Amino acid sequence: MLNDLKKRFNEDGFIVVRDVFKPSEIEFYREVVQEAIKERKQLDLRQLEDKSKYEQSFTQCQNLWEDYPEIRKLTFDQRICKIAAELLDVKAIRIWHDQALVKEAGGRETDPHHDQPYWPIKETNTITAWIPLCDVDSTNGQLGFYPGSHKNRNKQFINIFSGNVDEEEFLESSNLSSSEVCYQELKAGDVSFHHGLTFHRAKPNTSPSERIVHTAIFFEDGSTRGDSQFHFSVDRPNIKIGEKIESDITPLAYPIQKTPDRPLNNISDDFIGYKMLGLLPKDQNN
Ligand SMILES: O=C(O)CCC(=O)C(=O)O
Ligand SMILES: [Fe+2]
Repeated sequence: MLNDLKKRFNEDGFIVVRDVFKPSEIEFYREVVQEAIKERKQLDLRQLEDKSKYEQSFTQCQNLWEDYPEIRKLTFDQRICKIAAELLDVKAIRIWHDQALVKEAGGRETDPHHDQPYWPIKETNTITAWIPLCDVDSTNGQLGFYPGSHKNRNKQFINIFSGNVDEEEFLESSNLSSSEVCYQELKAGDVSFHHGLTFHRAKPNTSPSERIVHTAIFFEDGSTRGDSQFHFSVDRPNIKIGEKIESDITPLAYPIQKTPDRPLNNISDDFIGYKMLGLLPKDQNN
């Protein structure tokens, strides 16, 4: 079974694993994640139309595992982490970061991109587990992949942060051999995995309900910092170019005997804006 999944993951750069979680588990996690987002976002009172184009694709709350112990259990769930390590065909993986991605009712599409260029990790053994906390179909932010697109090892930075990505420009710059997109029908309990180099996108949410998804990004243990691009996962622990990415911000995710503790230090107040808008964990003892 796993061999077949691995083969397809190697071939396509993504895979959906069915029924990883029981419906009752997903119901529990949906409530926990919803509550966490509500708390993180309490100072962000903007309506959808007042947000940037990027934020109209999804509301983002990162590193929820740090300040929400119950979400920590989801991010480090050994069923997820074991599948991720086996798909990458590596012995051990670390968390890069987790994040909830909520596409609000009426939220726009997620522009096409691949993830690896957003991360200053030299090696490319990276994978995202995309864990829907509701059913996801063509009406509410369905995720779709360009099959085999991870095989082209070139990293292509697509700027999804500043507005709509032009379709033609994207197809030209991404070097894709085909513009075919495989959209995935997902039931709560299923988990989608994609390689850091696989191009993907998501449809708009035309339904009346929010699409709530928790994601966790993992990288091979032993990977190193590749460049100076700022990223909290390496800049909080002050990891320099060429050094191994290992700190309590990116603890081992598999194999582990126990769920890791929350990082020791609060995030510097240089990033107070990110903390106040709920993108990053709040301070301890607050
Ligand atoms: O959830 C979405 O709409 C996009 C997800 C995504 O780009 C990712 O998980 O890498
Ligand atoms: Fe992505």
